[in-house]
Amino acid sequence: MSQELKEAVIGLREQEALQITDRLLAEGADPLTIVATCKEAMDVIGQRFSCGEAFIPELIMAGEIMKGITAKVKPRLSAAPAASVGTVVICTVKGDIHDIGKDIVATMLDIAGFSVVDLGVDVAPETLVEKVGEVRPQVVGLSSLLTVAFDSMKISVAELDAAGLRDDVKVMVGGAPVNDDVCAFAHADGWAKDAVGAVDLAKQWVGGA
Ligand code: B1M
Repeated sequence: MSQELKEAVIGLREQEALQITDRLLAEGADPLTIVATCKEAMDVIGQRFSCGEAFIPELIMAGEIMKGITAKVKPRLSAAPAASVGTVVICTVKGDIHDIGKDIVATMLDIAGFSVVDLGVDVAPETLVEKVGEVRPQVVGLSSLLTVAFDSMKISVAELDAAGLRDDVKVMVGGAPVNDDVCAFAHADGWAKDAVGAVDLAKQWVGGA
């Protein structure tokens, strides 16, 4: 059944993908497995784009399908606990407008009990600094899917430092190409491969794991 969903997304058959999602949810499928299946499909589309077999319209369509599926899946995730376990300011960094993965991470943090302040996409370091100074979160989350935006991650962390805020927050980075090297390059405190990993790390940092 997951394979059917994956193929519908890869084939950019929006209505079919949404119908399969409805059916899987009605049958009690794990919402996070649905997200993981779609991510696999997005990786295939990304690879096709890299080798010239797909183009911008296909990326846009894939993004729309993924957003539609995410909207269906979100209400099936568990409800947030009443008391906040901590605050996270999250964004996609300057130069990058990919928001599907960042939105999933923000939703999962919310469900885990964090107060999440989502600054959106293409967020300038000065905007981040201003908001962190105002909100005073325990965790700052920086998402990027573009290798060219790694500099933005690094500058964002440096600007937090210059503003005297760096010692008060843990900085988490994430996004498909992020790894140990990117984390070290950006001078972040840690990184997560997916939304579940992001929640685990944030909980660890606020002492809730
Ligand atoms: Co673009 N794109 N895209 N794209 N796009 C990629 C990222 C790319 C890898 C495709 C490829 O070539 N193989 C490539 C980047 C290559 C690189 O940098 N090395 C690329 C490119 C080149 C571009 C443009 C430059 C294309 C162009 O214009 N020539 C352009 C850039 C625009 C910009 O940002 N300035 C562009 C545009 C777009 C669209 C707007 C059309 C669309 C995005 C729509 C949207 O986000 N609203 C799009 C899409 C859809 C993709 C792919 C196909 C799918 C991304 C996605 O949504 N994945 C992508 C290929 C790929 O990722 N393999 C690609 C599903 C999502 C659930 O996964 O975002 O990885 P992901 O999130 C995961 C984890 O990474 C993690 O948890 C999430 C949930 O599991 N995670 C975090 C994410 N953030 C986290 C933060 C954390 C922790 C974990 O802590 C804070």
